Parts: sequence; structure tokens; C-alpha cells
Amino acid sequence: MSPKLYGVAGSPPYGAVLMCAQTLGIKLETVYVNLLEGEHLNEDYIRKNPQHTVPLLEDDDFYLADSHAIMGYLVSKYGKENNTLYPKDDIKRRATIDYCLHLDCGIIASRGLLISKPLVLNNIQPPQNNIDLLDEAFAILDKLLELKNTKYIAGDELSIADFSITTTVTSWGFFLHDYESKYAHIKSYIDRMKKEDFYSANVDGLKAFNNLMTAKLKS
Ligand SMILES: N[C@@H](CCC(=O)N[C@@H](CS)C(=O)NCC(=O)O)C(=O)O
Repeated sequence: MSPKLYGVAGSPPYGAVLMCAQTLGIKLETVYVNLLEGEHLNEDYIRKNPQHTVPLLEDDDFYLADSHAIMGYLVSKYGKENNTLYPKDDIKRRATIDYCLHLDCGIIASRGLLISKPLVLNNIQPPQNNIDLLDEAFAILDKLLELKNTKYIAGDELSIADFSITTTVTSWGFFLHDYESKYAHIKSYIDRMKKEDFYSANVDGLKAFNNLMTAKLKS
């Protein structure tokens, strides 16, 4: 039986897992969760995922929340031995990938979520201080990319961290005025990622995100 992925097109972390599955060549059965209707707060869903977020993976009797954890699991379970997307044996590279995943989860995406969740679910317009914190996170990423000067975020090979950083930047960049002019290293990184095969997995999701945010934002 294929693993099930609960989520909705437009959720950046859900898009990251789709990119990962496509790259690994895994078929996932997707299960639509309507966040706008509060389906993620149903008793049944909370039992599966007390964090009440998408994406959520169901693999046999195993449930796993958080896109970063899910991608690590998918590579370990379904990827070929010591897959370069998240290698087991190259300790320094794996630690670098972990760092980038934590940077995404703990800083960049979480600051984006602080804007989009109240906006989408409660129609609360983004406060300027939250925009400023997101902008600071983008500045950190831009500096990291400048200093690393590698093709991908964690070196010269594609890793699962690229799926997270790519969906995060392209989605939550929506809230930053012209970030591509301000952050040249982010711009050239994203331009490179757009040419990668994995990018196609979240093109519809990104459109859905932009449409939803445009509809919710007061001009
Ligand atoms: N760190 C989590 C974040 C997941 C997350 O917050 N997803 C949003 C949609 S983009 C969500 O489900 N929000 C509903 C909620 O927080 O109640 C991940 O990477 O999976």
C-alpha cells in the first residue's frame, strides 16, 4: 500500500514533501485536508497529529508530522543506500543538511507561518513587526548562501533541505516587497532551483498559495 500524505496544495511544507517524493520516485496517496473548513481540528485528525498541521504522513500504522521529519523518513525508508538527498554515512554533510532543515523549520518558515496562519484562518492582516522578522530571516539566508557559495543550500549536491528552502522562499517571499532585488544570493539560488526537475512538483501549490494570500490581503 502506498504511504498516504495528508495536506493541501498551497501549503509550502506539503509542497516540499511532494518534491521529495517525486525525486525519490515514490507514489504517495494524497488525502485532502481542508484547513479553511477546520478539518485539521477534527478529533480524528488530532488523534493522528496532535500538532494539527499538514503535511502528515501515514505509512502502514505509522504517523509522522512535520515536513522535515517526513522527508528524512522517506529517504531513509525508500531511498537507495546512503542516498545523497540525506546521506547516512557522510556525517558532516548530514549535519549541514540538518542545520538547514532546522533553519527552515525554526526560523524562516515559522516566521512565514506567523504571518499566513492568522491571515488565512482569522483574517488578521500581517503586523509590520512580523514582516520585519520574516525579512530578517531572508537576510540570514542570503548571507548563508553568499558565504557558502555552493550550487545547493547544503553543498554541491541536491538535498532534502533544498525542497524546504525552495518552497519556503517562493511562498512566503510573497509578503516581502521585491525580495529578489534586495537578496541577490537568494534570487540566483531560486533561479537555479527553478531549473531542477523537482521544482515542477509545487508549481500548482505555489499558485494556490499566491491566490489565497492575494484574496486575503487587504490592498
Ligand atoms: N513545521 C511544520 C509546519 C506545518 C504547518 O504549520 N502547516 C500549516 C499549513 S502550511 C498548518 O497545517 N497549519 C494549521 C495549524 O497550525 O493549525 C512542517 O514543516 O510540516
